[in-house]
Parts: sequence; C-alpha cells; structure tokens
Amino acid sequence: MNDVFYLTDDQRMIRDLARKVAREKIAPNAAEYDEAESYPEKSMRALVDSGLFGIWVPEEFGGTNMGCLALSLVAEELGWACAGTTTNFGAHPLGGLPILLAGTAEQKKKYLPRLAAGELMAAYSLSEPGSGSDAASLRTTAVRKGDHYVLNGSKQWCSHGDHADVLTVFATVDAKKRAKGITAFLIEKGMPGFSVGKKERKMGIRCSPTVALHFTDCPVPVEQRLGEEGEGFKIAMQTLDITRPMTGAMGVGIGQAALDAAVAYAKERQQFGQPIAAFQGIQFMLADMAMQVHAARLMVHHAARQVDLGIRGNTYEASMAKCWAGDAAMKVTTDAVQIFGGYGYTRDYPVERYMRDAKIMQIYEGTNQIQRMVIARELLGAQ
Ligand code: COS
Repeated sequence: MNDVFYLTDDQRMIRDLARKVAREKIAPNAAEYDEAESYPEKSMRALVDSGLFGIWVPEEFGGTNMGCLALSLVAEELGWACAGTTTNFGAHPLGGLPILLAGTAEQKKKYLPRLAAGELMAAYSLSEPGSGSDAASLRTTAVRKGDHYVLNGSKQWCSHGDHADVLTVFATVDAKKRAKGITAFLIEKGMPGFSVGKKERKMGIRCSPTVALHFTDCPVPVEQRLGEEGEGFKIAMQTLDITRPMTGAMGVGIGQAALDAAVAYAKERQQFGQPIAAFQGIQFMLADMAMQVHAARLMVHHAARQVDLGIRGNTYEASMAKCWAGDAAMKVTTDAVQIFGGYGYTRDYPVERYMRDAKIMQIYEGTNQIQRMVIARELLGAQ
C-alpha cells in the first residue's frame, strides 16, 4: 500500500514522531486507563515531552507552526493508540486556537508560548445543559460592570476542563440576540466564582475527563474578553472549521486500529480447517472497512489542507470530513467486533474499546446530524 504521497518532509517527520510516541508510550497503557477510568498521566507526560502540543502555535510564540494537516496526522496516530488521550490532546488546540484567531497581541503573548510548551493546558466550552446542537441558544450570561464582566451560568461536556489552566468560554451579553450576543472569554483556573463541576461517567474515551463548569457571580476583567462583544459565535465556528478535520482524523485512527486488529485476527483465527481470512465473507468485510478508512483519511486531509492553504470557508468540507470519518469509525469498529466474534465482545481484546470510543466521534464537535445540516445548507443555500 502506498504512503500518503503528498506530505511534505516536515509533515512526514511529525507523523512519524507521533506514531512512535503513540505506539511506544501511549498504546501500552490505553486499556488500563480505560478500565480504571483514570487520567492518563504517563501518556500526557509523553505528549508534553515530545513537543507535540506546540504544533499549531506560530513560531514567534514558541510553536512549530505545522498547520492543520499536521495536527490531523498527529490526531490519527494518537487516535490509533488511545482515543481518550487524543481527546485530551485535541482539547488543547480547540481551546487555544480562538486566541490565535481573535486574541489581542497581549493575550497571544500571555498564553501562546506557555500553551506551545505544554506548560499550560487549554480547553473550550460552548455547550450547556440546555444548548448543545443549538449552540446559539446558550444561556450563560456576561454582564458588563465597569472594567469587568460578571459571568453566571453553567457549561456542560467540557473535555479536559478539569485539567485546563485557561478555558475559552462562550457566554451571552444579550440572549435575545442569539448568535450576535455571544461573546468569548478567557477564563483561568482558580478565578473566584469559577468552579469545575460533575465529571461524567462515560461509555468510551474514559481516560478523558468530561466536566461541567459553573460560574457564580464570576468577575472577569475586560482584558480577558476574546474579540469584541457579539463576535464569540463566529470565533466558536471558525475554530470548529479547523478542529473538525482533527476530530475526523481521530476517527480515522480508531478505524485504522480496528482494521489492523481485524486483519491480524482473521489471518490467525482458524475455523473449518483454515484461517477465517480465507473466507470471502470476511474478505469483503475487510475490504469495505479499508475503503471506509481510506476515504475518511482523504476527506480529512482535504479539509485540513484547505485551512493550511488559507482557503477561507472550508466549513462544508470540514463537516463532511468529521461526519464521514465519525460514521466510518463506528461502522469499522462494529465490523471489527463482528470479525472477532465472541472474543471481540470481551475486554480481553481491544476492539470493544475501539467500538465504545468510536461512538463519541458521531456526537462531539457537533453531532453528525448537525454536520449533515451544515452540508445541506451549503448545497441548498438559504431556504
Ligand atoms: N465561520 C464563520 N461564521 C460562521 C460559521 C463559520 N463556520 N458558521 C456560522 N457562522 C456565522 C453565520 O454567518 C452567522 O453570522 P451572520 O448572522 O453575521 O451571517 C452566525 O454565525 C450564525 O450562524 P447561523 O445562522 O448558521 O447559526 P444557527 O444557529 O442557525 O446554527 C450551527 C449554526 C447549527 C451550525 C451551530 O450552532 C453548530 O455548529 N452547532 C453545533 C455546535 C457544536 O459543534 N457543538 C460542539 C462544541 S465542541 S464539544
């Protein structure tokens, strides 16, 4: 099988580094962290030591500025090893990119170098208990009082929020204005009136903490506002245009891991006097799985390269990549469990974890129904 021929030497180098870290340092501990639902300290330490946290940060702020395709290549490699750790990794650009997109010179200087070094962790918080897909209906309020805002409300489903030092949080200065009232803020851990709430008990990505955030009369200095009042929704969406390919890439990684496991098992498992790989029923399943993963990878790379080439408006392709790759991950991991038969349903083999982890790929960073809505809007225009 051919390697991805269009990668630059730098992209190849970063992919190979991520592959090495993923296979040597992350994969060996993935099952244990999943079983214990514990934070993957060793895996996260390996990521900090590898310098991978800085790949989306410009060089002037201490990063390596490798771009969206590189981020996707890394997410695929890490996703192959442990989707929970990859979710923790992905929360960092998700929370930090808004600073790059909309931050002042001071905000960039204050946060980006330390984010690039992995000294600070970032997270992103848009969803609330009552607003998920309809993100513009969020209810956390920000009321201006002199030189600060007062935030009140609760956020939900914040990936890695309890380990984040700085969080991009979206609140509204006027709920009646929907999207046009939404404003972004940089919230720091330990700010008075800000607390981390319940940690969810989840089906998959169990070593990635998913938490609620609470704001009770939380004073936030005006300097911590990101962009202007009312610009928050666009900042949120522009960020997702960059990170949805990365999320798709995580799905590609999980799918590839499931395919690799299924191929190996099919060659080894004997039934009716021969390896089950000799049966056309299994061969066709494996071929379909390979096509799903391959198509997903190409869609992810296409959407990511649009970002790197500075092509504005990759929303359509980013949604397609995220949606296809998430659906592919679910299908391929389900088929991998089927090929493993009863063994696949046990925790003795990794495919049941892959299947549980794949499910979130169809839900977070916008459900795949929302991605289809975005795609259809592009196709149909204003109705
Ligand atoms: N880039 C820049 N601007 C964008 C944009 C994008 N990708 N998408 C929307 N906008 C702008 C629109 O142009 C519009 O601005 P104007 O009124 O100035 O034209 C504004 O944002 C509101 O957009 P829209 O009218 O499309 O908002 P809707 O409420 O109809 O729905 C969806 C937007 C459904 C696409 C959005 O709410 C969404 O993505 N929901 C899922 C949220 C999500 O992914 N949550 C997971 C969070 S990460 S765990």
